Amino acid sequence: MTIPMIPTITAFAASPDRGQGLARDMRVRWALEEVGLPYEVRLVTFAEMKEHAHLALHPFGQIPTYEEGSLALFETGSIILHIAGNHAGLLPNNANARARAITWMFAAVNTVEPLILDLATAKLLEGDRPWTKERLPLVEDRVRGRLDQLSARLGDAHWLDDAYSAGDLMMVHVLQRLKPSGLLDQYPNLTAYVARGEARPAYKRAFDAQLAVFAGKVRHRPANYEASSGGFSPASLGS
Ligand code: GTB
Repeated sequence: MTIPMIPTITAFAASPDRGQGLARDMRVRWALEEVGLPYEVRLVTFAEMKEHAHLALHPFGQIPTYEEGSLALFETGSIILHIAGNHAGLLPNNANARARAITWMFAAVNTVEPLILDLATAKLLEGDRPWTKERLPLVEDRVRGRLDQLSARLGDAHWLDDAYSAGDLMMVHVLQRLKPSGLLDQYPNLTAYVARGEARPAYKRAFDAQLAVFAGKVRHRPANYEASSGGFSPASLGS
């Protein structure tokens, strides 16, 4: 009998959203919950993310990372593909359906997320620039264009390709970032799609686990932690 290895992920010790599930450890937690894999979390400060030990795991000094025995991964797409490839529950068995689910994972991070991040950047990082007033509507239009296409494809289906998969997990988490903008509200089927993802028990467990960090229920730091937290900058929302 082989003893399963408990993976360790990293997450923000102090997330700018205070545990509302927007930081990307949320999607890895969610994937782990879907497949029923226990995991440990190492919280890192903004300063620690730029230090040698963390950079050895993540060359861009970001969260999340994923360690499992001698394997260390970064990039949520790769981490979730690894989890889904090794445990039942996130990818269909049928080879073609599996390939389509993976295609939706890539579509989420490669075709939908960049436009949404551009909007976040325009508002959070460039909001005070003189040209933002002109640029912002263009950025919003590009997001709307992509949502039009996604909404048309989803139609009244529950999930993007028949059964729920890692592709939906990734897409739902990507779309959640749009909530504060109000843009998602213009698409009832996408709003319902996101709500469907959020209603999954695995999502709720993951959400509660990351919220617990900010509700003070998870103590990973010495009492003087705040003093050495390294400070949050709006750029931390990035990429
Ligand atoms: N492409 C990478 C992946 O998918 O793994 C992107 C990883 C990434 O952007 N990580 C962010 C990070 O570590 C945290 S998730 N930033 C620190 C840095 O770059 O220095 C982005 C994020 C953070 C917080 C919120 N929020 O609070 O609303 C939303 C999204």
